[in-house]
Amino acid sequence: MKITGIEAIPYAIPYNHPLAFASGSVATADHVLVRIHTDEGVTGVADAPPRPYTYGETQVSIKNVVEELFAPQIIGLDPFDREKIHAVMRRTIHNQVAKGTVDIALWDLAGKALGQPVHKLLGGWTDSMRVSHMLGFKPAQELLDEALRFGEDYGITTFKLKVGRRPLSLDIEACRVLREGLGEDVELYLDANRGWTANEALQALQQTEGLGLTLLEEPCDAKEAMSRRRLVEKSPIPVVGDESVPTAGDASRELLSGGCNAICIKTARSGFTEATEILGLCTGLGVDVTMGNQIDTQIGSLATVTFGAAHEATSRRAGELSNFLDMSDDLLAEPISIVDGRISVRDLPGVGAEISEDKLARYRTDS
Ligand code: MUC
Ligand code: MG
Repeated sequence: MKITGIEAIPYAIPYNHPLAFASGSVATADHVLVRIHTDEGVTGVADAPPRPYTYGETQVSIKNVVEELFAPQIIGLDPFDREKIHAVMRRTIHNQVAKGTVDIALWDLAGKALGQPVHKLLGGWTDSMRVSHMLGFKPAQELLDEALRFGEDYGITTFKLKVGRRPLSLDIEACRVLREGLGEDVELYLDANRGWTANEALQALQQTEGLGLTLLEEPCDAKEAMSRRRLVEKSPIPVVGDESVPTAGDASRELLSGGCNAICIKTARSGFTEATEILGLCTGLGVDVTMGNQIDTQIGSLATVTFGAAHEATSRRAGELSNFLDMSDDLLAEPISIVDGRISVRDLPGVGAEISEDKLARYRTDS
């Protein structure tokens, strides 16, 4: 089989409920749909969410990197020869989301060509994941109302609260109100998206003691190596690396230098291939992992649950899979649903993300 063409289609879908966090905010899903075509008529598909404030990539850069740098060197290769395709992509540094999306599209293609769901090819551990819902910056009472609604409507019992604000009291208050309003059985953890210094994060941990928080994600910039290590040593809960660990090399460096002691895996920026490498590293070192969300569409969320459900270690914790609920629409032909707090994989060849051509025509911004 040979790759005959690669499309990188920019599109924009507004959010009904924009999400704000310490490093940025999202009001429109201005993503890129990547499709890899072959001479046998099989097509692989994946979604790229640009996050300039996290990785420096934009919608325009992802489209250009995929079409101008990768496609000319990938067209003509066998889509099963992923190592060769990765060797091509490695010649361009960074651009994690562009690379991850091509990788997921290749896995989708392989699954379709073999007539197998990708969650089976990757590991086949289980067929669904518990869902964790991400709560963005809002006044404390609004956060509680949102969490209660997601509990009632979708059966979600795990929440990640975006923190990293100043003064710290805003976030401390939000943690208190959520814990009091949700009760002890609901899991609550934090993600500061580098908004604090390491010392502020330590203060926040002290001031939230007793609230049963389970994880602290990317509290400060991982480049502040010394204070970050001090924070990790003193923290009573695991400190999760997220944007500091998009590659297996980054994860190794941060884990071994004490910059974090748990890892957030995101398929949007690591693809399935590098996510597998990161997961192997983490299980080898006995480090906990979470399946994160890069503010993904339903297509991206299906990719996350495909990888997360495929492995035992990624299925232990709830995966962040619900951001798509805040969008006004999606490109997926058959919407995914959250039932009893869980999202299921699709038992279809590939990742199972069939695109609605009508919606793609409506939302694409290049025609
Ligand atoms: C997260 O876990 O940090 C915010 C920025 C990004 O790249 O992903 C989100 C969620
Ligand atoms: Mg994060």
